[in-house]
Amino acid sequence: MALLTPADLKNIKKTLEKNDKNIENLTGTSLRALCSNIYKTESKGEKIGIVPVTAGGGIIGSFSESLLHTVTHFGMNGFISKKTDVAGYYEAVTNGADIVLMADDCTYMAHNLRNNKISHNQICTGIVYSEILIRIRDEAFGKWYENPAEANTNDILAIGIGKVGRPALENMIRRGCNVYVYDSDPNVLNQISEEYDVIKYIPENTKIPRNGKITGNDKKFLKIFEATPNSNTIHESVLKKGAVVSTPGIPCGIERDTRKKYDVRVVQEPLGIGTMSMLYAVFDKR
Ligand code: NAD
Ligand code: 2YH
Repeated sequence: MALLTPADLKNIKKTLEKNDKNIENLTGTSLRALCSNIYKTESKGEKIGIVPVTAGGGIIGSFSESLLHTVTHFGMNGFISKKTDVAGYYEAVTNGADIVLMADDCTYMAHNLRNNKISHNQICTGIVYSEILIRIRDEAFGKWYENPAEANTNDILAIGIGKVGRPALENMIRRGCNVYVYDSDPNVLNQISEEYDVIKYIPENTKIPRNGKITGNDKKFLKIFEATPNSNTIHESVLKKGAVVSTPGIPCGIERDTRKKYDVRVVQEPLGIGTMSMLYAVFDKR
């Protein structure tokens, strides 16, 4: 399991603001409104207690601080417990936390102590990054495509179907998208394409042998979801001009030059977008 590092979180303030603007330009709603629409919930001034956890790899410099920055940036009320682990949890609850945010090496969760709802970072991250793609307004592609119908905006290429990619995939299928899937692990790719109504897709630059069953491999996309821990996963052969890449993957899967050459807009941020999705998943219904 890839752990976040302080370097990943170095520019979180700027990155979060930039991505919030990007999301608004693409979908017509802010990140907060988007999350509220996904879960049909709203924030009612809940107090959010953030508990640092020393288990496993230990405290990640600026992890708790980045969470506090995220919740305060979006107008919520949060605090970091002074103590860690069980003592920190006790401190957060006795200091009036309505929601506790905490993470070890394996799980990052939000637990609403008032309504008992609990959410998981990997699931909520997959959902919000896939929803961003689904909710892109046709006008966002207007500069490149006079007739949006010709742009096939219902087709999405999903790269990396692991713990984040799978809930994203399930969401995209539930929302009626045509999903093309690629994972560099052939076992994952085979299993996913047996389990779900998706189209197996092998990009041109990969080593996996193509066989007769694979279709549409020369297809290019305007919408790409990516959730892998590797760089350079989005080859130019899969891109249409003006494409949007929505990717929680760290590091970013698209090279700077490719991005420029194809006018690609990228939504990517290491922690805050997923955290907002987790919080709205546990808020009360509106
Ligand atoms: P995972 O290991 O469960 O899944 C990754 C999948 O990607 C695997 O199935 C793997 O076979 C596949 N893969 C690896 N390299 C590939 C390549 N070159 N091409 C295609 N497929 C490839 O990991 P995960 O928990 O799903 O996390 C994925 C990424 O998302 C990680 O980088 C993780 O740190 C990041 N993440 C980010 C956020 C956020 O808020 N930005 C939140 C959670 C996870
Ligand atoms: O980064 C992680 C894990 N990869 C799980 C998150 C799932 N995307 N955990 C963060 C650990 C934080 C640490 N225990 C702290 O500082 O409290």
